[in-house]
Amino acid sequence: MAKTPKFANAKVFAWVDKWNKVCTPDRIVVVKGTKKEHHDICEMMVKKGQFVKLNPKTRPDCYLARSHESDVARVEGRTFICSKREIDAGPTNHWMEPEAMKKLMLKSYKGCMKGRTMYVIPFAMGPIGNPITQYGIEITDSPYVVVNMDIMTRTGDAVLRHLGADGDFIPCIHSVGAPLKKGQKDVAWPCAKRIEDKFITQFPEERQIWSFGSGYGGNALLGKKCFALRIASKLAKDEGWMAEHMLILTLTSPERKQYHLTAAFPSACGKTNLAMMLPKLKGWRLQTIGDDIAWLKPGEDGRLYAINPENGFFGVAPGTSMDSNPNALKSCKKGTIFTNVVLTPNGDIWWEDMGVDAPVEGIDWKGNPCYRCVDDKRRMGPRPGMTKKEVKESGYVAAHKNSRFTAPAENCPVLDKAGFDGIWKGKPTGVPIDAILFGGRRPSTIPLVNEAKSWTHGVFMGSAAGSEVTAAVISDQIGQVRRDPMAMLPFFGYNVCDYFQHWLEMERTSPDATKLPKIYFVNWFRKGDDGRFMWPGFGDNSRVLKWICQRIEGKVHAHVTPIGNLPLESDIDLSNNEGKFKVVPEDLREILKVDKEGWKKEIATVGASYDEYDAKASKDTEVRSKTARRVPKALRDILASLASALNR
Ligand code: OXD
Ligand code: MN
Repeated sequence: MAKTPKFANAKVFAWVDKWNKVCTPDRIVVVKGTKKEHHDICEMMVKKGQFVKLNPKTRPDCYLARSHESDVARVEGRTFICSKREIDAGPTNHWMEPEAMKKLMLKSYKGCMKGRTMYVIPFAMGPIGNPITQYGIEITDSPYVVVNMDIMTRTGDAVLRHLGADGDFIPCIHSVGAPLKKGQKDVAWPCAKRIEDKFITQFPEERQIWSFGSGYGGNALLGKKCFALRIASKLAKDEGWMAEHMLILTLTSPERKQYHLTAAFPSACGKTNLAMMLPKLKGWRLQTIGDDIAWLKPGEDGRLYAINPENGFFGVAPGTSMDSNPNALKSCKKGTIFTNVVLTPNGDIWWEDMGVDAPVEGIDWKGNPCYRCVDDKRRMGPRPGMTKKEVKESGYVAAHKNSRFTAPAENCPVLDKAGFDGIWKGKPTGVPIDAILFGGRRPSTIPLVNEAKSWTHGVFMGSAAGSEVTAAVISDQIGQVRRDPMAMLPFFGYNVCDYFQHWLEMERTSPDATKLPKIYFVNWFRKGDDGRFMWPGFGDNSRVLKWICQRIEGKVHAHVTPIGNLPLESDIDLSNNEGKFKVVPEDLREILKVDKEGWKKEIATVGASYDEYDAKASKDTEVRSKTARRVPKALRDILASLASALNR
């Protein structure tokens, strides 16, 4: 066993010492957070065959990792919220009694770091010293996690200095679950191979995170989903703020007026694209603050102020191209870690829909050779001479559908530096939010944009969100629409009904509720009967953002309909409607309509989801009241009035 290093903070020492004794690593390294340390760990991984160094001329300081086939996405089925009472985890989470879970997991952790190095990562979620920022200590035996955490969060000595002798932090423990026997050679991606041996566990009451068996981002970079969403959502509820699965962007109008927007879309539904979008509308400028998570706190003036707790982007690679998101591609130019993409012969990377020709030959995400299709330069197949159709029919992809880039935010050419640093008007308050958007991938029914009539109606809209399941999660439901309230379904740290209530409370407890952001529901993904997209998306989404800003300013009217306030077609600015993809006015007309029949079905499924949420409380013998732990009446009322308006 290694000797536990000294720490000025006794709680940090106790956390590390406890796990040193359980996991029995060969050595312990405390992460300093320097560039040299990051570089040295990456090079060590190259030597061990765990990273491929990319061409330093074209991709300086960039590396490629290939994961084990079992470890390509988040594992929702193995993710647990271990509150003392099951009802506190709610109907959407897997639950186990905390002590039972600890007992079970401790068996797995026992000796799990034998032959390995235990890294101690002090990290900050948010700019160090900002009043909204929180801190964590992640213990891990994965150097991949160390270098990814280094990009995704602010790590190292500065955090320990900030914690001082008694600062608080969220304690996190992670192991890939693959101890090494004496002399045993390591593999390229150590992990527990069987899904049932993986655990992603949050203890919301103790505010701890225990993760075992997976090296994949969302399961292993514990600052991200586990802390910044699951644990933070519980902290936020207890303390009166919000931790949300939202991008944050700054939009500047031609008149130089600034707006800050957040948007909650489910995983792999275009948050990174919207966060870095190049507006098609002339004179409008968009800057990025964050692409995945927002922490929002009410200010004394009633506005919600937001920071991005992260320090980098963990983006989905396939589909990211110079057309769809040039700023994301530019963010990956240096200092980036790629996972499960194609390696080209000249030491660069490639993925499907990257907008550039595939190499004639490459190495696919599984480490096997792959070849450019004979009839399409932008597709690759597993054998030479294949056609695009053959590849499509075989279901083969050269880069995994959930392959990722981990890129430093500072690389982003349109980063709003002050906002990213949590500064507004010279003060570390975070930025004031003008509008909150919800959205999802919805091929039918849901209009392009829909404005909530009130805060409560906006909460209803968020609670009713749904989307097609994407490859960001290991699931047999990919492509099917599932309810994903506020895009938080996999990330609630407590009971979803209490979470809805918390959203409603934000209005009730606000010092000035008139200053709360306006709420919108957007859908860039409507499809025609022939399967084509009816809205071009990407830069054309600036047309919708402009309408939202005009509504905030009270400059344009809207159609007041039972489902919400919809734009007049003439208020969607169609200037500069040029390029490969254009807005088709007939399609626009269609996607601004209320599809009455579609909505009747929609509200029936929303109602069914509410009933499912309520069922848990009804079965719980300790929940005696008829209203506690159930979908708030205010949301049920909106559902009922919508149903009666549609049936009129
Ligand atoms: C992510 C996700 O990685 O939501 O951001 O899965
Ligand atoms: Mn996400």
